[in-house]
Amino acid sequence: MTLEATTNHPTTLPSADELRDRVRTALKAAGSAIELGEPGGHGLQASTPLTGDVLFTVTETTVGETDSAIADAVQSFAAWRVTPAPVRGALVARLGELLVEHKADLGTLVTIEAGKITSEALGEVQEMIDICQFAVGLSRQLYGRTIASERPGHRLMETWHPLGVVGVITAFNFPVAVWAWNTAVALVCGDTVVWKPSELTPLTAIACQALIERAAVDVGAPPNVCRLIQGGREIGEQLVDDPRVALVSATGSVRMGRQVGPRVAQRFGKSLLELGGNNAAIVAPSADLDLAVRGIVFSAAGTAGQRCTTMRRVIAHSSVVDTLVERITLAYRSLPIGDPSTESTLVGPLIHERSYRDMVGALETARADGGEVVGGERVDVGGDAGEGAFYVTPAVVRMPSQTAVVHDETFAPILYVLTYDTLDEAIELNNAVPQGLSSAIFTTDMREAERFMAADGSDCGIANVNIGTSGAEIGGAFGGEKQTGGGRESGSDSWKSYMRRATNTVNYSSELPLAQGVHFG
Ligand code: UN1
Repeated sequence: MTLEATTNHPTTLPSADELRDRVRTALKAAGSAIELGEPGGHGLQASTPLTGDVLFTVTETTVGETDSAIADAVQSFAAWRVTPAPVRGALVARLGELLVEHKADLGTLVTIEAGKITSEALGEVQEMIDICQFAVGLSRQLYGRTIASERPGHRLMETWHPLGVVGVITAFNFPVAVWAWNTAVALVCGDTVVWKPSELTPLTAIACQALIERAAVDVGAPPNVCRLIQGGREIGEQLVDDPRVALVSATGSVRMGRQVGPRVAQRFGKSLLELGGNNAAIVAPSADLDLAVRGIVFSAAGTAGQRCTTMRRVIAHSSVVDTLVERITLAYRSLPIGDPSTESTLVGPLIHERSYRDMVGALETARADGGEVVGGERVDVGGDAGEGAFYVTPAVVRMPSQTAVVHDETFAPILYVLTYDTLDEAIELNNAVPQGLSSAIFTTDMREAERFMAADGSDCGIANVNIGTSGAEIGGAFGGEKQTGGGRESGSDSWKSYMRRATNTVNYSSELPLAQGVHFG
């Protein structure tokens, strides 16, 4: 069965030259003076998934320059860590203002490099603005506790201090927001930042760097509090292995995390990992199906299935599964697929050919496992879309059971549907995968909702009720368990990962009583 919906697919795409113009305009507005090379030059090939074209060549950071960037960040840390936190907040406040001013420019770059539809690209920039506001407030709330001492005339307390240089490694799919989550919080915590973005999104990184540098000039902050290094694995490993980097905050695949975690641990550095997800929604018999279908379609097909929070599994009660699948399939048919910079489009391209191949491979395996696949075909959106552009219809796959392929995170819009009869069974299926990022239940039964969020419920870092698995707000801590890596970024008390804690005991008496009643001499 196919999802024939060609009328929904806009037939023209912008030309590579038009996209180059848009990039130049956005970067210029952001204040970047960086020279971009012609495609095919020596360096990173900045391409666009919209058409598959290489747009520019971006100069790569050398090993020596990476070393200097870390040294600069170490040097500026010395002054930054003793700058009062609310004064540090002023830098982040200025960054937030510049982001408001350049929201559309940054959104354009996110669309061109990551392929996000305009509304989601702007949403990502809004997430940056939100975290800046959060971090500014946080700059006056880096609280330590005072603890009751067992000794008279003593005070016991905790103080929080800046950690040092934070190495930030980000993925293509949230090319700007994840940098902002880390950077806004790290900066108010008194850390300095060296950022290695994905090789797939060097242009958005250039724009962010230009904005933070402008903000630093505007408020008189040290110019090197944030440094950008651009390149591949080699400089990423250099950042990970450098003992001057106190914390490595890495977002990406489980495979990447398997490399980063042990390497940082080897040198007793700290790491914060936000890795893959395999997020499910349970749809209970009492679910409001209108709500469930909307939540599922946004989380499963939105961003062309390329969020770490993308819904990859639906675990539906046997009494609702047929209706649900029918309604999701129907909704999928009406999703406009094509140029993500066109207002009406809801599903843009996959990032590259490998993603498409992975999707095809996963669907083949699912079929061999007895899955019934609807959708998942490549769409010709016409225009200038070359061989290198990969647009697909999102796929719904009814599976007889949760086979190995369902346990994998395929970074593409594939939604596996599983069936359950008891809530215990549904929770077991939810938790049976190796990843533990996000999860949801659609139910109007409060007992089921509470059970899902309880200790014997979902084992994920995010457990939602009556909303999808994606689109978390910045105010909460973001991250998950098991192979997702255990790190928490963004809101709540995630800031504690970016600081070091000291326990202070102060004796203001003239005696020297020892703890635990010990007498010595
Ligand atoms: C990611 O995909 O790495 O919850 C981050 C969400 C977004 C963040 C996703 N706020 O979907």
